[in-house]
Amino acid sequence: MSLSLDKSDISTRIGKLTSIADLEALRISYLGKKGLITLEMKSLSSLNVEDKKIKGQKLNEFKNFLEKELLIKKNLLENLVVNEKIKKEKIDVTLPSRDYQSGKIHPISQSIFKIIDIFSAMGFSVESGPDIESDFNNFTALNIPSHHPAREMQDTFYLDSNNSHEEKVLRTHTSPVQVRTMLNSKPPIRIIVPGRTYRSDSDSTHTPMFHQVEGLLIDQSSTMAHLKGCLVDFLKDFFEIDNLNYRFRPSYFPFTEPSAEMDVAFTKKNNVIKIGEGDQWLEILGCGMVNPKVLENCKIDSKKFQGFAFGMGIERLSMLKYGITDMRGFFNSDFRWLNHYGFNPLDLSTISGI
Ligand code: 2U9
Repeated sequence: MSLSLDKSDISTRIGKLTSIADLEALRISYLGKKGLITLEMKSLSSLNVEDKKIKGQKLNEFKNFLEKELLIKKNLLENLVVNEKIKKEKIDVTLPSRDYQSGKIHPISQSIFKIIDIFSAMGFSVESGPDIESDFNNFTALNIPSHHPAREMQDTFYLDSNNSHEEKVLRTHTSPVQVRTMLNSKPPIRIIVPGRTYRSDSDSTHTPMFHQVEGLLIDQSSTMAHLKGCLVDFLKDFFEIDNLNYRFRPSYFPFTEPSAEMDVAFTKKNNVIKIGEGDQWLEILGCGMVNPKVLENCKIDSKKFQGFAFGMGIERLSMLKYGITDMRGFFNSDFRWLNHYGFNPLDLSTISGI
């Protein structure tokens, strides 16, 4: 292909091009690494100043002209291809639309979204952490020392401690995340921690992996009264009931002092549990004022700061809220179960904050 630097010549050649591939070949022959314009530009260095100026100007002018012409032609050829395609393709508007299968949001996720919504509105933020934890974060910091009977309250999965000098465990609660937060930040702290937890326990009401949400609030003045208000407001909102009969019972946890468990009243009709009123009680969560020993273990001055904590099982909350009677369904990965109990992701009312 003989190349010239004549504008009308190049215009004619571009005009005759019929494909993008040919257009690209022409572009490379002029503007590529070894293209005519590139070589001519390089050769300018051997000319004297005057000639360099005149030829340089001409080359630049031609280059700009060529680039513009190539672009116009490229758009034209691309449009031709599209138009050709449109002409060939026929759309049958009478065809029924394609069937589509939308996924469902698992009830555990749905509950977690709802829990996050409620506590966010109260000023709590959400924290998370690893499932594999050190013995210190899972037990010692929480006032559960080695060989203490309190460890037996939670059947633990211990991991092989091959090279590590410290035993690792699958966290038995989400509390290690609160420990990490206290060690890494200063009060005021106001967090909730939803997540997976593990206990070596398996029967009709326990699974080796389950979900918890725990909360922690540390400041200079919060009391058990604030804890009660916070939990009552949460449960009313979560179960969407105004009339909630509840009671707090004294309890024991190594990480809180005093400790309590909260029960809600319920009735059972046709094997379905209705929460709020009735003469029967259902244990729903545990809570208490953070034990000063735990604050000190986490480098927080217990003379200056205090606060409350709580914990609840998300499977249990979900079963009560959504009328799920068999716990095994949560973990069977059965699509029929998910289609029945799951939530439509396109339903805006199920999306957080809407
Ligand atoms: C720190 C300090 C205190 C978290 C708490 C409970 C009470 C509790 C159970 C409920 C049902 C676990 O899923 S469950 O079996 N939890 O009763 N949890 S107070 O207290 C903390 C946590 C972290 C640093």
